[in-house]
Amino acid sequence: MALTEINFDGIVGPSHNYAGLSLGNIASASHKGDPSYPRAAALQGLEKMRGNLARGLPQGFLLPLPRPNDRLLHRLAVDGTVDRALIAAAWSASSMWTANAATVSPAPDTADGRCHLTPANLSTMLHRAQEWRDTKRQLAIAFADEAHFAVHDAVPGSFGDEGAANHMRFCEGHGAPGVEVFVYGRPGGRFPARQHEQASRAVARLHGLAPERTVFVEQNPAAIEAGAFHNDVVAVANERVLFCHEQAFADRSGAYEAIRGRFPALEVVEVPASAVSLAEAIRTYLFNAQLVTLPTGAMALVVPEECRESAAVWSWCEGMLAGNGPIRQVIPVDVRQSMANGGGPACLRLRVVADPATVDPRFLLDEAKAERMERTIAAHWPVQIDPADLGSSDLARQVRAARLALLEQLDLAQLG
Ligand code: SUG
Repeated sequence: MALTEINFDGIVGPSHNYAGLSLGNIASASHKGDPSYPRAAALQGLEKMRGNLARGLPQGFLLPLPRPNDRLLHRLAVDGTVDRALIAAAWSASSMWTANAATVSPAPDTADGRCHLTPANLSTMLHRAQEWRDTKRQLAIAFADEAHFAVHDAVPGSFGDEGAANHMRFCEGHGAPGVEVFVYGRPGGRFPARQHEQASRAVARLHGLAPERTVFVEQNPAAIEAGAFHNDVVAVANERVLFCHEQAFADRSGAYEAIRGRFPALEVVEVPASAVSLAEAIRTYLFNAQLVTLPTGAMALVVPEECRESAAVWSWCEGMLAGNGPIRQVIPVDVRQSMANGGGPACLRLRVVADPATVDPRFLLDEAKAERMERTIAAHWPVQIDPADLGSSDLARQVRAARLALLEQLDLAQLG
């Protein structure tokens, strides 16, 4: 078994729009009402995937979910009098952020030696809570091989679960046993704490994780207040490295010590607030980066372009590269359409450690498939959506037809 890390990026759906639906997500609130560019958004995402493929990293993808969601509109009894936000929820392309699709525990960490996936219930936000059943349907096809994978139902919605965005894994190499760290928020602040401790604990039990290799850590309430609605806005992990902001966790040294107690090889690369304020980290999404191990063994950090444009962030990155730390390369990518809704490079991908031969090949990317996808997106995705267009039956037809064209292209019409 050649276990390797595969990044499954969410293809940006044809109804991508800015509706300001996520309380506590500053980018989403500040772009509310702006026109969106779904075609450009999907092509930006595809370029990011191609970049990682060219770097020699295995790449997969998940498809957009069916939108507009007529079932949700029906259940909400939507008519001409309702708040526009209810209509927008049923049109949301938010499943693009696959870091919230599920929590994944690779085979070496689990009691039964299979890779376990639990779709996130995303119950805090209406537009996201509609995702999980369709997401599960897709995961059940992509990871249908029950000798290697177990795909669960979401945990009950009373406990908010936002998936891999609040989960980190430390290991000597991706195929080796890991220590899994779950980060939860304490409710009661100005913004919702979207990851509940009980949800994290339930997922850990469902996955059969050994308590001595599992850690639960509280996110810093000040980070949630500042707009870090998921832990992956202020921290990211890869192998033995934790890259995080000084103010990421409620008890900074307690969190590091708890992880180190289970995983002594931990290396913390911490950015002090004096170099990059929490606000600047959240604005640029420095930590919403893909921290990847290249085939050479060196680590690279794939960051949003916004990081290069920030004097504070870029000078910190240059200083880090000049030093002798474990992160040897910083690679900016343009995912601005996603960023404007609060989704950086890390939000757009779900990491699954598996042998690619055990995954349904229809969900794996190569350059030839990327070219075919590009042509389909360029031919069918709407160029622009103005929030006032949501609800239009013409646009609904175009959005549905665009998605179906891609599903057919990928031999996945069964998801239609
Ligand atoms: O859930 N934005 C998403 C962004 C998710 C980012 N994911 C991670 N950090 N892993 C969210 O808040 C905005 C949709 C809108 O306002 O139209 C939105 O859902």
